[in-house]
Amino acid sequence: MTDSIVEALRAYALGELGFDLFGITTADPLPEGDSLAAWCAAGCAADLPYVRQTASRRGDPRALLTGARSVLCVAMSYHDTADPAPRTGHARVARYARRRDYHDAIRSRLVRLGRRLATLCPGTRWRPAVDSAPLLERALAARAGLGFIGKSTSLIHPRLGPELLLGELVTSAVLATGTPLTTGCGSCTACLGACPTGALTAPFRLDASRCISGWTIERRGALPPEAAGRLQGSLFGCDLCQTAYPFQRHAAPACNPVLATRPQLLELPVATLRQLDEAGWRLLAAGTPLRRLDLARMRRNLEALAPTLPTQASDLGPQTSAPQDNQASDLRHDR
Ligand code: B12
Ligand code: SF4
Repeated sequence: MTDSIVEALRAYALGELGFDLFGITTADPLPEGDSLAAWCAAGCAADLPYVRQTASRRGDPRALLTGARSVLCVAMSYHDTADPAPRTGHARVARYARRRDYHDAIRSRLVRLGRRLATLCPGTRWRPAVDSAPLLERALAARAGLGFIGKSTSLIHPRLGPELLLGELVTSAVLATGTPLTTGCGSCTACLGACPTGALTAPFRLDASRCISGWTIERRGALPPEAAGRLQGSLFGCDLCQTAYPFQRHAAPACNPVLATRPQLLELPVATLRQLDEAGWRLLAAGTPLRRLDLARMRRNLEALAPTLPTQASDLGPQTSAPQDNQASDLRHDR
């Protein structure tokens, strides 16, 4: 396909659609897919049944769309400077979750990108993917040249850092592809040192069964005994290996306006969380990645971090009736 089509898609993605990064790679299978079965067999995906069940095809975009030839990769930054120091009696949620749910924000724009692609290349088939599809999104983005894979396993852009959320458009169109970056972590191991649970067992290797993010977001039943008191004040997710990225502290805020921080989610009073009923929690979580967590699991997480968080009375603001959250049910179609 001509370079002018790629440039038209790039201009549309970075301009009107407002993505922060854009690149293209082939739909050829990823060599990284080969090590997934071993990663699962080692127990690293113990709380990730949807990864185990799809391990054999996660490295192959053609399994998502028959006849796929290319993958358009996009990213949005959520790197802002709003991050109050932890306060007594308050719980944190991961930085990516303090804002509009990226699944909605990215997917709706990918659909528009797909329509534009079909206009430029009539007869082209395409399928959007954001997080939930069985694809190795980071490895695809790295191959498209959006950034490099860090020792934390995150995709890192040298200037924007690791606080990026990814999406893809898998398509039957044959398009000119980007080149992987030649930069990397070098000798830095800050993320490994920052992990409080030893979940980063080696560079580029994360044991999700030991990860605070895995415990608080993915785990269905009771938390493992070793989680008690080790959640670092986090009710949902963990940022420590992301914020350890050395250039992060000095990087200018680049948060995409679509993902602007919701101030009420910067810190959550434990006393108020304890009092929330189903409707109150749904109202607080509405439209954000937090809606992934039901009230029972929110309470489970709260109890695990509460011993380190003496409570104090406070208020999250008026709690009225919960809005209809029709999209929550189809958030994770393969999970
Ligand atoms: C399952 C999952 C998790 C699990 C497991 C994480 C993991 N590292 O696998 C848990 C719940 C722990 C998790 C946590 C988080 N996640 Co998550 N997660 C996913 C999900 C759904 C699947 C990932 C997967 O397939 N993992 C299996 C492993 C083996 O594959 P991989 O990490 O993707 O890539 C491997 C290969 O690329 C290969 N590789 C590539 N290059 C190299 C080089 C060398 C030398 C080597 C040896 C290997 C290697 O090794 C990588 C690591 O094993 C993806 C979405 C998706 N569909 O990809 C989001 C995704 C990876 N998560 C994301 C985010 C934002 C997070 C958190 C920051 C959220 C938070 N604040 O709590 C943390 C970050 C923790 C971390 N350090 O990874 C983003 C990452 C964006 C980015 N910049 O990289 C994604 C892409 C979602 C999205 N659409 O934006 N996540
Ligand atoms: S998200 Fe937290 S617990 Fe998980 S690997 Fe990173 S620093 Fe460790």
